Amino acid sequence: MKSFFHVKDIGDLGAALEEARQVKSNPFAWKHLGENKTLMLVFFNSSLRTRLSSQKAALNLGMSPIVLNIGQDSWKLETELGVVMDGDKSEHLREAIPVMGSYCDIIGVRSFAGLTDREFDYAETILRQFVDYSGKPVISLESATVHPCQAFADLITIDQYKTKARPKVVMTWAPHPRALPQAVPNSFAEWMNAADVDFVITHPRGYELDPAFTQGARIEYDQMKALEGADFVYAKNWSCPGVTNPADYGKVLSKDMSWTVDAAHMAVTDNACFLHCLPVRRNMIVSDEVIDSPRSLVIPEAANRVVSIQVVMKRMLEEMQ
Ligand code: SN0
Repeated sequence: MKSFFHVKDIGDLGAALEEARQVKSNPFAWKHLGENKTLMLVFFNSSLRTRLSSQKAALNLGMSPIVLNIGQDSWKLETELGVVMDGDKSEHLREAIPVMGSYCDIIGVRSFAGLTDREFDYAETILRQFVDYSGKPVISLESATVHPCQAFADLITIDQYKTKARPKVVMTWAPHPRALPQAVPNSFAEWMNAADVDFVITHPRGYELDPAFTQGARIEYDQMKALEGADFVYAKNWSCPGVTNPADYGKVLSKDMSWTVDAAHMAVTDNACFLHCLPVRRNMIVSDEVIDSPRSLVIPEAANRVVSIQVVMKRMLEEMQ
C-alpha cells in the first residue's frame, strides 16, 4: 500500500476485517515488523484520538513514532506553489516534505479542508504534495476530503456489534455551531457503499455530498423516515459540500435543532446502536440521553482507531520487509 486515502487502498474488505480481528485479539504479534522503523505524524490541525491511536498502534508494531505540530513547534509552512513568500510563512512544503520524508519510513498527515476554495480542497492539494515529494507511504489522518482511518474503524465497530448479516446503517446530518469539513461523511459513505450493509444518508436539502463518495447511495430527506428500522445511527455534522450550489461551499446552511439525535429519533429505529467519530458537541449533535445510553458505541468506536491504523501500518511494514 503506497498510500491510504480510499477504501480501494485496503483491497478486499472481508480480508481487511479478518486482519482487524487478528490485530485486535493479538496487538503485539507483529512487533518485529517495526524494528528500527519510524512513523512520522504531521498535524496541521488539532487531534486527540488520531494522535494517540496512531502512536499506540506504532508502539504495538515496534515502531518509534515522532510527532510534529505545524505552526506551533515548526516554522509556518507555505502550501501554495508559485507565491512570493513575503508573509509570515518561513518555509515551503516543497522543501519541508522531502526533509520530513528523509527522517521516517511511514508518514501520516492531518490537514483539514480550508473550506474556502473547493477546487484546492477536493484536489487534496496538500496531501498530494506529501505523496509526490516525501518518497514514503502516506496515510491521511483526515485530509481535505477523506478520513479513512476513521471510516475503517467505523466499519470494524459495525462488524463487531452487528446482529444481522446485512444491517441498516443510517448516516444523519446533525446541527453544529461551526462549519466542519466533509471528510468524515465522505469517507463513511465511501466505505459503507463498499461494505455489505443497507446504507441510507439523510440531511437537509443543500447538504448533498460529492457523488464521487456517495456513488448512488440512497438519500432520504425525511430524517425520521430514514431512521426507521435502523440498526446503526451514525451522526455527523458537515458544512455545505457545494455540490448543488458551488457558491455555498463550506457554509453553514442550517442549525435546525430538530435534527439533533435524541430519544425520539432512536425510538423509530430497531434499537439501533449510536455511532459518532468524536469530538462531539453534546445536545447539538446528540442528546445526553442517547450518548450516555448503553446503545452508544462511541468509546469502543474510538478504541478501534488503534486497530484500523495498525492494520494499515502493518501492511505497509510488511511490504518493506
Ligand atoms: C473534525 C471534523 O472533520 O468534523 C474532526 C473530526 C474527527 N471535527 C471538528 O473539527 C470539531 C470541532 C468542534 O469545534 O466541534
